[in-house]
Amino acid sequence: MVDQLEQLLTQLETLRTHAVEELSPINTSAELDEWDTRYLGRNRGELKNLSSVMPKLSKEDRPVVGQKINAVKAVLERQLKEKREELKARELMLALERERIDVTLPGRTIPAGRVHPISRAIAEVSNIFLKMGFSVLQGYEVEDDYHNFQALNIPVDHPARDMQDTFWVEPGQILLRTQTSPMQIRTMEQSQPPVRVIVPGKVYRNEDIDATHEAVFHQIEGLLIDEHCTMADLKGCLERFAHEMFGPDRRLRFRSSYFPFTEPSAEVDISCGLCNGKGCRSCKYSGWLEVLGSGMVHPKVLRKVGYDPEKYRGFAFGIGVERIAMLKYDVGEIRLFSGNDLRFLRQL
Ligand code: 2U9
Repeated sequence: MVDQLEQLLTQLETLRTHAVEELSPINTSAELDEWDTRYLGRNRGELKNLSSVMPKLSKEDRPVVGQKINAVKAVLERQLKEKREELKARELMLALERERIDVTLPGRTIPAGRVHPISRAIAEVSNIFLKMGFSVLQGYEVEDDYHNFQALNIPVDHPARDMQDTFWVEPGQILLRTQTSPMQIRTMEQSQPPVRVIVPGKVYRNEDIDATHEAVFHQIEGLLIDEHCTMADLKGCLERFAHEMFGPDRRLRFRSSYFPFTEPSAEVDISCGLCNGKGCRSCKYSGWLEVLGSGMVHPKVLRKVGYDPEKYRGFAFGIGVERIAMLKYDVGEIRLFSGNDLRFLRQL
């Protein structure tokens, strides 16, 4: 009997030693759960197995073995609890390390867009004429031959009407507008004087492309019709525009010219802002830069829209937006405006 007791107590001691030894290398909760089931499990745990001999023990031996079982159980349970806490702390540490947020990193910038220089130039010019009482109108990019050419006194043999110079949708009938003036014709057809409008927008010309010419570009055309309107009004209006747009020190020069839709007609130059008119490389040593075309609306054009040229007269002008933007923002290459190159656009 003593032998059996000794043997049991030794087995319990061995179980305790093994269990404690196996506990130390355990690294994960899953392994720990396995260990728990194996030694302390209620059904087939090793401690439970050894306890099953209890009923067969003598009355004297039973409490001795019982005490030993409880002692081993207490040790294992305490170690299990400690190990669980240790693993929990470790796992929390690892999670914190993994999910670490570096609050010193710079924030993500939201890329901000900006207004394209051509849109900006159109807005600046429009605002100047709005202050002078003009309305801003948009026309159609696809037009008919009548509004784009015939109503503007552009004869059939004019080079602009050549197949090579115009983008035709239906040859001889429908085209991509070569200027925004068809909209001024439509405006006059639908209303009576006084008329004060500017029409900004895209125009199309089948031209060879170089540093100063594009096939698709932008214009702002203006039209004023009233009784008692003279070339002095045209000069005053354009001078006001030039001063607001480029500064009060700039001077204008009107050079006689020819357009089918105006008579008389004038090309308008502005004094060079770099040399103040003295002459430099920028103005090809002339002191002047070409900015726009203008003139008094041709009586034939007035008659075509049903206005009496004996009663009404008016002035008109045409501004190339790219040209104005190149002058104002100091850009030497027209193709940059249509290139969509952010390295260029971000500088303006
Ligand atoms: C109507 C009557 C007359 C508009 C005008 C110009 C002169 C002109 C050019 C400027 C640069 C074209 O883009 S550009 O190459 N335009 O020189 N335009 S007068 O005259 C009109 C318009 C409408 C009813």
